[in-house]
Amino acid sequence: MKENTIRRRTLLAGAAALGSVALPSLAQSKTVLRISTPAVPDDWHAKMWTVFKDTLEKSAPGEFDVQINLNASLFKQGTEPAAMARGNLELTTVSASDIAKLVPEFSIFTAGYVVRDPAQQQKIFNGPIGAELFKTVAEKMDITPLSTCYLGTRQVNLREVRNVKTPADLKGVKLRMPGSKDWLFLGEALGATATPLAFGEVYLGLKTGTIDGQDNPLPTVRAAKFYEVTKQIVMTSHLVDGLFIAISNKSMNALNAAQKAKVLAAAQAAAAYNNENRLKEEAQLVEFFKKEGLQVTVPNVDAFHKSVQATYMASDYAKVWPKGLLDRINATK
Ligand code: KDO
Repeated sequence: MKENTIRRRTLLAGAAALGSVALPSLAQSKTVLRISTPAVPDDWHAKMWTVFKDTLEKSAPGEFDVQINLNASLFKQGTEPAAMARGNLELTTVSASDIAKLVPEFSIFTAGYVVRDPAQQQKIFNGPIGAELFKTVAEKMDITPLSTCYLGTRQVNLREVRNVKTPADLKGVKLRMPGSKDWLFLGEALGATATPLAFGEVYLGLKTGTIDGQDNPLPTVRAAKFYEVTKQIVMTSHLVDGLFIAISNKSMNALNAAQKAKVLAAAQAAAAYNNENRLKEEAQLVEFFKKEGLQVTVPNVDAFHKSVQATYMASDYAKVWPKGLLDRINATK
């Protein structure tokens, strides 16, 4: 064999060997997208992340490594935006309350009886109000909201049956709320004694009686099995709640234009999946809870509405709401 043939063969063998080690390093160059949420696996805003992952895998095969962490297993509820700012997390769902900590005007969406229904919610956040507020969110929180998920309409869920018609009837009830001041204010506005507790501790709190009740939308009462440890749902419908799929600006800016569009489309597909399924399920759950032996009662919603609204309007919250924002929300049809 001629010397240059030998050298060629050696080179080829070397290249083949390099090729075989090059594969795993290629796999490592995938863009990692870590997701953290307190959602339980059976809730729609947990399942929607699989839709996000699958959509992205189809539109950008092999480009992303989407890692879904449910049950607050990666970051505690409410600490996700800080983790994103530190570069330890790429995506999550932020609540209005999470946002209001840094963008005070956003607290308008933590207030009871402001958003009328899920359709209006989508119009608000997919229209000019959403565009303006999300711009401020991106600037102040260094995250980009990508789509709006309907979490459901929050109802009061009690351990023991109680005759609840007006906020006065919730006096003394230890109502668990998520642990931030905006949530606690809402609980107090409902007439209860608001008690902070992380979502993951609510089931046990209801079971053992350290709390008398909690508020969440019906699909979450089902998915987190709160109905197993409570006896009543009071249909106060006090908050048409939303969550925003958001990505850290650092990770968004690291993507090329095509990838940005694909991540946005995947987040929109995930929210659409959540919204469709949650709405469908929410409409059927009263019957389910009744079959499970719970009392589902309808209070004087008008009395709750008036009292909660008056409490907010007289509070410091209303002072930071930009002039005219409430009117613009009300005018969104
Ligand atoms: C809750 O803790 O009650 C809450 O519904 C608040 C929401 O903002 C959101 O964090 C949600 O929990 C979790 O995603 C769990 O469903």
